[in-house]
Amino acid sequence: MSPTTVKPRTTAKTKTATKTQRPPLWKVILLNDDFTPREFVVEVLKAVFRLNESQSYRVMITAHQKGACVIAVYAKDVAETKAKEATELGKTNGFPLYFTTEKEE
Ligand code: TYC
Repeated sequence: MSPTTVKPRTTAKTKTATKTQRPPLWKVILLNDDFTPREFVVEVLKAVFRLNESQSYRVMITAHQKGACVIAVYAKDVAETKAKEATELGKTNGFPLYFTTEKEE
């Protein structure tokens, strides 16, 4: 094999930005309504968002008193899937329970 010649670099290498970009997180928000039973809201929060009894109760009562409550943050597709699944559970059971998503700033 013949020896190869390496051409020396004649210009300075431009410094590359190496800051890690994290994907934005999305909030899942529970909205209050006048019809869904409190206990049903708590059960949905436990089942879909894996909150325990006291966490679920606190989220439910906050939404009940203030109109809305942030449950948790996830990657966009996870947030949307959970919001849809939880809203669907309400609908299947005849309740207007509603979950929405919002990009975290
Ligand atoms: N406001 C409902 C009631 O009084 C309970 C409820 C709480 C419903 C939170 C939705 O996101 C909600 N039965």
